[in-house]
Amino acid sequence: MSLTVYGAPLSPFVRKLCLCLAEKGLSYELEVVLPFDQPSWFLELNPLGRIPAIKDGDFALADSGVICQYLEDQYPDLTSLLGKTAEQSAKVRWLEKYADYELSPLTTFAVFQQRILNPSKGLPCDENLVQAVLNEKLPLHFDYLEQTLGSAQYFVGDSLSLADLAFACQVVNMEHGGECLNEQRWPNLAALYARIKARPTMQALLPREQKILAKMK
Ligand SMILES: N[C@@H](CCC(=O)N[C@@H](CS)C(=O)NCC(=O)O)C(=O)O
Repeated sequence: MSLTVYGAPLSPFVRKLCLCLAEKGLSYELEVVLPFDQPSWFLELNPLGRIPAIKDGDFALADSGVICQYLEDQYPDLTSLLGKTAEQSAKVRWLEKYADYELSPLTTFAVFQQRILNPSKGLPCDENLVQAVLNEKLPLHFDYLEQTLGSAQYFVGDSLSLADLAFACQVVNMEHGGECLNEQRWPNLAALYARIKARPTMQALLPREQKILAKMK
């Protein structure tokens, strides 16, 4: 079955999906669709116009979380990224949702958007907003996640899950926006991020992202 991902490499949701596919050993083609400038045919894949979407053969689906869940169900013999028990699976979903819906407005749609996307479109960067996000909003979330992770290697159980990938994908966008996780304040989270970033699946994606970023700057 041929699998196509529609989206853009710098989107954290597209990145999460590509990592999920790679960790499962599923091959795919990326067809670039830019957010906010989607072709009209893309609305048939996602009427909301958001990336990513996929086609797996004739089957079309949108939303990174929904697609990753579909991949678990459709390819149950491949590496699972959703934990081993009902409780673990619920915790993975919670943390994936936490990263996608609580971190993304700050790491991606504030830091990355203001520092990278806006200037690339000739729009100003609202540095006051970035500073408020970095100093007042993100620390509360990182404190919670640091405490949740504790000294474990992964957020849930003893293996990689979508919780780790979703978190790391948001931090990548923050880093693209020029900000690192403070390893003095959040040592466990910073170590987790370094481990996920070092994985071959992430290393395979980042050079292309760096090239795009360099062009945007
Ligand atoms: N919950 C969605 C979020 C997708 C999303 O917000 N994608 C952004 C790009 S990072 C987008 O396409 N924005 C365009 C728009 O909202 O029109 C998912 O996980 O796929």
